[in-house]
Amino acid sequence: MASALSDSRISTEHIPVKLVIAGPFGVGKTTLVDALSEIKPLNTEEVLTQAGTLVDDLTGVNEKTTTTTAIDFGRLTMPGVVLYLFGAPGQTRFQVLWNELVRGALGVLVLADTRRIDDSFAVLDLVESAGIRYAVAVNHFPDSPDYPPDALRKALDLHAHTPLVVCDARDPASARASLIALVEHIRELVLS
Ligand SMILES: Nc1nc2c(ncn2[C@@H]2O[C@H](COP(=O)(O)OP(=O)(O)OP(=O)(O)O)[C@@H](O)[C@H]2O)c(=O)[nH]1
Ligand SMILES: [Mg+2]
Repeated sequence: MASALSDSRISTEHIPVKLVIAGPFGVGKTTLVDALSEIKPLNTEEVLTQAGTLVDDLTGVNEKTTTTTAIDFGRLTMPGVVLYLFGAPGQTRFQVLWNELVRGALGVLVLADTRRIDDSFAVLDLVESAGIRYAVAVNHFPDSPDYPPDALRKALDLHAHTPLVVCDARDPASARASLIALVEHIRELVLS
């Protein structure tokens, strides 16, 4: 297994960039980090228990058996940059970790689920109050309603310049396209 810190794929010419993958419970954050990472991802999954169904709503993700209890960590090298990906836990009870998680991050990819749009607001509020750049990627599930982009943007109350893409978090190419939307957005803001 290649180490995250010493790898021949990374040279001093690669700028290290920390990105956070956030979003509500069960939206596909761990799945996206796993799909993207070129190293064996670090996961902190714990089994969901019967007692947890009282607080963790499994609507739409009833095949889900585990949940992230601290972070996911993965790495992706792109031309000129090495992206360190930190997946956040989804439940609001883990918000205590948020400030540490976003420290030094250049941006956040917020995953959303059109079956549970309201669940995204807590995370979007956190990201906006942290004043951090972000893009939104809708993780599409087979029974996800399809909304026109303008309606989705309105429902999520996004600024006109915030990137909004649809992805399949399981598919590396699709997950990568979401991350590129975020990185391009950051680049434009930094250069403007
Ligand atoms: N059909 C479909 N299933 C998905 C997709 N992405 C994730 N899943 C499944 O949905 C469930 C949720 O995925 P996770 O990656 O654990 O979600 P998470 O956001 O990390 O969840 P927490 O860390 O518990 O908040 C898992 O059972 C995945 O296999 C997708 O794009 N399509
Ligand atoms: Mg997770």
